[in-house]
Amino acid sequence: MWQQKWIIGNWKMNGSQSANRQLLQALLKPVDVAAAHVYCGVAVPNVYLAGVNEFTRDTSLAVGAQDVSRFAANGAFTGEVSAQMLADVGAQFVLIGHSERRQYFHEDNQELLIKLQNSMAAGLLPVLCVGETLAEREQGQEQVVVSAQLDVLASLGMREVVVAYEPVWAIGTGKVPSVTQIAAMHQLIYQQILSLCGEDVKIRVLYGGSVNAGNAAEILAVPHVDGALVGGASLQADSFAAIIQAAY
Ligand code: G2H
Repeated sequence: MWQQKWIIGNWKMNGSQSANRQLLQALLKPVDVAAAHVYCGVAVPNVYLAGVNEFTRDTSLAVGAQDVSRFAANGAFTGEVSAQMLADVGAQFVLIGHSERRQYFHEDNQELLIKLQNSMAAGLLPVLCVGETLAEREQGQEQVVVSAQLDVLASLGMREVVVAYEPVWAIGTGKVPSVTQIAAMHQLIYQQILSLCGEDVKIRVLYGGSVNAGNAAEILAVPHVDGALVGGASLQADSFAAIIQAAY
């Protein structure tokens, strides 16, 4: 799994029971054919986790969540879903700190540290999402911003780290950074993780932001791009399958 490219679909707040079944049914073959080369997964809304897990049981498609509660133990936290609950219904990984969580729910490193700790304690693999806004890039601050977001990893003692670099200005906009810009940021992220977590840490850095069937091969060929986190294009079986195929 650590040597493979990773292609993770992020369904965001999309789907229905029938649409999910249709999408998954169409993905099972391409995912299976790619399994030796590509680790494929989908991050689905919590309400669909158990159903998707049931549907994909005995297949190579991993299932994950898009967020987790900062509360670890069961209790009076109305509306919250704990890491243990996500694991209980079959989640194997969880997105942490997606830019939409940072933007709409004001998640910061203090909160994300707790979410990372809760996820690890429950046996979930966290995928930490980082990325700068357009204003931050225009001010030349992208490296400072992303480095500060990565600092949350410092005290966790993780031996396996998965980060998704998703420039906010590329998310759902159709704008994609140049290959040179992606390469520079992934190189920085690798260096920062090594310096925060030690030289023996295993690292996967995914790129996310307007990845589609047409640009996936070029992006996935960039040094230190170990896979992709795919939003809109993961909702159509043909485009997600084409992205998976572009990974090997
Ligand atoms: C970034 C990405 C998936 P999209 O949010 O995480 O979405 O591919 O639609 O830009």
